[in-house]
Amino acid sequence: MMLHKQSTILITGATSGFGEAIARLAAQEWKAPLTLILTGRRIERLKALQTELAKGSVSVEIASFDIQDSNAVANFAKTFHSQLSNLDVLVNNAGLAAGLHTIQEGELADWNAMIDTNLKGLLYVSRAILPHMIAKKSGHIVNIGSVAGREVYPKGNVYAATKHAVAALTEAMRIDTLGSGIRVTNIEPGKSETEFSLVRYKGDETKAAAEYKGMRALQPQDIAEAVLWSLSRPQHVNIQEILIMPTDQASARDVYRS
Ligand code: NDP
Ligand code: 8X3
Repeated sequence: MMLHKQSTILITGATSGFGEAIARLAAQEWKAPLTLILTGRRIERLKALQTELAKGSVSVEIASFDIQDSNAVANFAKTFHSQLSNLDVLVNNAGLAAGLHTIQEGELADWNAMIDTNLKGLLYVSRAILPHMIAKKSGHIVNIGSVAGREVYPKGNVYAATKHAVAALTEAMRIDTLGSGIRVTNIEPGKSETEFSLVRYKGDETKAAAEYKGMRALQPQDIAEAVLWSLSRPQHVNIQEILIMPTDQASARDVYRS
């Protein structure tokens, strides 16, 4: 089982939400020496997480860069070449929703941020990592998709398009690497209480809080547990996708609020 094997895990977007929770849970649950490589733009948060998690058999390396910038991703890949050539797990988690508008009223800067992060950033990192995994004939890529990768909801247009693309790329990765022993999983959460809505509403705390009002949203720990469970399946088992919803959310559009 993976959790009992000495491993190196790269998590993008580890400065908050799911990425941070996945790092914490892996550090807590791993039964063998573990190296975490944590990335995001907010260096102070990466440093704090490194200080918190690096103890015992867990070592933590951090790298602060903007995943939208292909040169920055290439520099990261170069600097961390030796660690990445032994990488066991890549969690493609960094992402965002920016704004909530109809297409006819859409903000181009928002569209670019979502496409450049959720889609192109994920591709840049995967392109840097996959050749190493193929060379060693093992590895697990966990993509963080969304219920919005299966359904579209009002004003969710471009965000949903990027997450549909994550679903397509997950399938494409499995097809392109077939026979290499590499596993590829898409974890697709519904409404989850992270900084996601604060980012979507550009820091408007009232609007962000309203997203979760009167309903019990998923918590980052719920998603971290699904990721760890997927990783811990035997090598011959690939979890293709997991759609995880709050009990209070029946579909992307149907939310029960008390
Ligand atoms: P958070 O906003 O809490 O976390 C997002 C993470 O992505 C942060 O660590 C952020 O780091 C990182 N990130 C964003 N943009 C960039 C960038 N340009 N370069 C590098 N890192 C970046 O949200 P979540 O934890 O909720 O989001 C994680 C993933 O889960 C996203 O892909 C999101 O689409 C997806 N998701 C979220 C759901 C939800 O309801 N919360 C539901 C379904 C999917 P920093 O700002 O420091 O760069
Ligand atoms: C985020 C989930 O439903 O808020 O991917 O778009 S949702």
